[in-house]
This record gives sequence, structure tokens and C-alpha cells, in this order.
Amino acid sequence: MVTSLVCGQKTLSLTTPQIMGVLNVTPDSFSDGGQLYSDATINADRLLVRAESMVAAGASILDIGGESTRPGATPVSTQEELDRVMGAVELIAPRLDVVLSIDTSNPDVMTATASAGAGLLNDVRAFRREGALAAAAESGLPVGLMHMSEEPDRMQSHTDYADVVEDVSVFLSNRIDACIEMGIQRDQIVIDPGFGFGKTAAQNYEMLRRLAEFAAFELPILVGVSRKSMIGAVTGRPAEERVVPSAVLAVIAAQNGASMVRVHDVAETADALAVWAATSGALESTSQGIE
Ligand code: 7PM
Repeated sequence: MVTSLVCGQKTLSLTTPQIMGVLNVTPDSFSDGGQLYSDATINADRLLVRAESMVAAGASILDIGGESTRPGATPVSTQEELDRVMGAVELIAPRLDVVLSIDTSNPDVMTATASAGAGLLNDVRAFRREGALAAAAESGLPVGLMHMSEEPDRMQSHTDYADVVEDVSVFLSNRIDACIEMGIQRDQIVIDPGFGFGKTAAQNYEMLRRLAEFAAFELPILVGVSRKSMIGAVTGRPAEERVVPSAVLAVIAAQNGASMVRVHDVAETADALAVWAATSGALESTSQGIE
């Protein structure tokens, strides 16, 4: 079992589920509605305030993304993605005690951010782009491997799995092998079933129900279900009204073995995980024991 990750200068303990706060630096982000932007330029003060509040609320990781994975989004140039992401890393890394995860598929962005203080590389394409695996290995940082069968514009028409957990596991197994072949240490790999990426709502719920099967890899599991359409499918609520069910799903993910949850609403998730941890008995072994 992997109980910690070496994230550059920082070590991330995984003995309790860690909260990864989503910090989008794309102008079309659905979570911040472009609030961090004025005239399509990122506002450094607002970005830092947002980052600080997520850390204060309990995020130990911030996931910084400069390329939209939204289906139909126009691909961003390397320069544009670098400008967005490097600005955020250079702003936050020296100021906050938090691991910065970089949500990118671009090898140049991986290399540049790793030198600037990034602590984890999170690639929704699982380092399948030319040069990405080599850049990740060279960085020495932990890697997040997410399952996505097709590019975002085609993924929702490819949801025909024989067994979604089995098929995703085969994919992850192949990517783990590719990482190890490139020289990445096995205990620096995080796996992610890729909720919402080329799966129907029923398949997403099946993956969450059967999440413990992914524990067979004996690697940390990252789950990103926050505000996703699988919640809209059963509640009928728009994204901004999915906070409570997102926190509930974070608890279910933790219960089923997730080591990290990627969320938009850090404070609410932290509260939900705190009562889950107390129920699980985690407080008995700590100084915060309750009477
Ligand atoms: C449009 C489509 C907007 C998808 C936003 C999204 C994950 C991730 C994302 C995840 C990992 C969102 C997603 N989701 N990285 N990046 N795991 N590792 O809903 O589930 O945030 S973007």
C-alpha cells in the first residue's frame, strides 16, 4: 500500500483521503463562471485569494488546469497554456503550503511547471501524447493516470464497455506498465477511473459502487465526481446546485477506498469527510478524540 507521495519538495500523506481543490485558469471554466477573469486575463489577486481559501478550508492539493477538457472546446496553444498555468504556479508555489497538481497533457507544460514548483502531474489523457511520458519521468513527480477512451469531442459516443470496471482496469494497467517502462516509480503513480469521461451515468455509478475493485492495483485512487453530470442525471440540478450531492459522493468514494477526491467545494467536502472519518473511527487514534 502506498501511504505517501513524494511531490517535489513536499510529501503528501495518504493515510486519510486528501482533498484536491479545482483551480481552473481557463476563461470558459464552468466552476468559476469566469469570475477569476476580467477581459480574459487572469486576476492574480483573486486567484491567490481563491487558492488561499481552498487551502484554509482543507485542500492539501490544488489542481491547476489551463486547458479545457470540455467537449468542443477549442484546443489551446502551448504558449497560451503556459502563460495561464505558469502564472498560477509562480504565484502560489512560493506563498502557500500546498501541493500543486497540473492538469495538462502537454509535455512542455509538464516540464516548465515541474521546474517552477509543481508537485504532481494530472493528465486526463494518461500521458499518451508524444513526449508526455518522457517529460513526466524526467520531472520525477508523481503522475495521475486517468481513463478516457477517446478525445473529449468523441468520448460520449464511445460508452460501449463489456464491463466498465474491467475495461478501465485494463487501460490503467497498460498505462501503469508504460510509466514503469519509462522509469517512473510504481509508488509514484495515482490511478483515476475518469468519471464522466466517456461513460453513461449508470456506468459512472457502477464504477463508484465497485471502486474497491481498483484497489487491486495497490495504488492510490483519485476520484473526480464533483458537480458532474452523473449528479444532474439523478437530481435534475444544474452544476452550481450540485454541492451537497457532490459531498455525499466524496464520502462514498472515501468509504470505497479513494485516497484523493478532486472537488470544487472544498469546505463542504472537508466537513463531509470529517464526519465520515469520525464514523469510521479515525478519531480514536488521534489527539482530537471525541468523548
Ligand atoms: C468539462 C468536462 C468541464 C469535464 C470540466 C470537466 C477530472 C480531471 C477533470 C477527473 C482527473 C470536471 C472535468 N475531471 N482530472 N479533470 N480526474 N484526474 O468536471 O475526474 O472538472 S475536468
